[in-house]
Amino acid sequence: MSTYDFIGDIHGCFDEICTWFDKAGYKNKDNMYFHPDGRIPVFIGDLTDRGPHSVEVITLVTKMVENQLAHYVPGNHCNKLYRYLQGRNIVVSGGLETTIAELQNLSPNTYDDIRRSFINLYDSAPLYLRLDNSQVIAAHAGITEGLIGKTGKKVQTFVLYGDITGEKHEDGMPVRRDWASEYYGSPLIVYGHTPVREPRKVNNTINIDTGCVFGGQLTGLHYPEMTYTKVPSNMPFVVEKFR
Ligand SMILES: [Mn+2]
Repeated sequence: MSTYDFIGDIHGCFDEICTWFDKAGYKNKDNMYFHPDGRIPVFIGDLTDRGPHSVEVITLVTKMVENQLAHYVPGNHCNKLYRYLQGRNIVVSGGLETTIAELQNLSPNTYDDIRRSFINLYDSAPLYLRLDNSQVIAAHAGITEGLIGKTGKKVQTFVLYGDITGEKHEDGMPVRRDWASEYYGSPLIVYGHTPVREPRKVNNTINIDTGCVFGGQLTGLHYPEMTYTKVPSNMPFVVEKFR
């Protein structure tokens, strides 16, 4: 059977993801990480923005997925970067400005390579992944039991943004319903998107976004062992970003 390591919300924290792979027993070869036991990393979205090395994270993840060493599902930040790289008219905010600044420092050839490989990564990615005979599902912001097996706009909005109401908090952050507290499905849902101090296990769901880019830690979930490898962040701690 396959064994998986779920990793979310790297947000440009390249040093931390490299440390994470080292700590979890992976080996680096040709700038990719392999596990001697054949474990498969599953990146659950939001590779870029706010952190210092988004381009390096894109390069690592696209290369590993292209070489079938890892799986990937997109997050909302990935979706926005994808639209930016396609030349669509978007508002540059929410941390995308740091990724664009990195991209603007690249040579035209390197920029083209990164652009092409990221667009290909996104185009090839499923909105969510069903693994281990559908006993575990990876979705960036989660998924409800009723949406499992479906595709389309409603699924896309949910897996990228979560259960949003359309309203905003005073700080401008979208209001998100706590779908996990009402999830009674049997597949385990592994997700991220909303930073928490420690992995949050509710019903059969686990939020593993421990806010690396906000000074928390980078958490990876080992499946089926249900253990964690955690790496402390190099970023300053921003308490108000954690729920
Ligand atoms: Mn997100």
